[in-house]
Amino acid sequence: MSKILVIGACGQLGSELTVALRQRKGNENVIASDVREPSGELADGPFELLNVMDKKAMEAIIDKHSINQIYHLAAILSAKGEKDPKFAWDLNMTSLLNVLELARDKKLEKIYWPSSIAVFGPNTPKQNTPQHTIMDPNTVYGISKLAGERWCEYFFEKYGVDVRSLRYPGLIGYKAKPGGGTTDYAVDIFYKALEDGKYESFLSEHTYLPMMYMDDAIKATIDLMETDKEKVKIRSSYNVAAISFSPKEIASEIKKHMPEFTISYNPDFRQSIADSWPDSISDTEARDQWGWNPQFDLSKMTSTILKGLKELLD
Ligand code: AKB
Repeated sequence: MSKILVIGACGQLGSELTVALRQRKGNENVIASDVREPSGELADGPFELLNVMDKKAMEAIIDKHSINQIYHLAAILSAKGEKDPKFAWDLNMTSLLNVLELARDKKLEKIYWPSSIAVFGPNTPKQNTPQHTIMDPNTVYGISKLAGERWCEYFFEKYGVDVRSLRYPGLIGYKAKPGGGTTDYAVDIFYKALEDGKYESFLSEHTYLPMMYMDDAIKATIDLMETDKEKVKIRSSYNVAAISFSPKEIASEIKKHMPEFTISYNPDFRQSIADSWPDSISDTEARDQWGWNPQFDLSKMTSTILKGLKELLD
């Protein structure tokens, strides 16, 4: 049985992915790690405190638990990255290079590292953005993800490191809140709908962005990691798509369940980040090469989140 280390396990994706991996592989085979202490379900399995910048500490954890797979999820996201670009660059790049070098030197079996739609920029085609196209990101987060993709492909080509990656759209779940992203509004809106009955969006009403429900993100990640090595043809990062919608459209969907819900718009600095990203993504390669197929549309996602979050908040 492979021994997995999840880095950034307390984050929005990490907390759900760690639980999903433990259900499949057994608690004892999935070591969670983060700079913060775990809470909730995460605390039910093995955990290590880890600062991703500390390569020696990372190596010690790999040795201690005989780790052979790493899911490296820790990163500074788009909006937070703009507040301290140098720190975002240092953290996102140093942590990835630490993981890739250790994977090479210790001959680890597989690595997962997420990229993002933030690798695209203002000159990228906006509709059905293809896998291979103009990439001119203008956030430090997007620049670090694009550089990271190049490093992943480099480590695969030069050293045979089996690293796999997805360009996630905005991830929408209700069990853990995201921190510091531009797509976070699509999570906040559900909390505010249930708590206050109204929401002020920091993006304008017709801002379309590619999004994905958390269960689909977890399915995509596990499907890619379980695909035979030969089928993984793209070693930078795969486009994956599920849903595209605007704040106005998600608000209308919430109103179907809560007619009294209202939304207002007060765009801030995150609007220009959103404007530089695609409206929708083409994921032909992921569908053809390893069978990607999302399960949640806007309506199914909205009813699932409202039901689940209501139970959580009650
Ligand atoms: C962000 O908004 O920064 C992230 C992302 C799209 O990668 N959710």
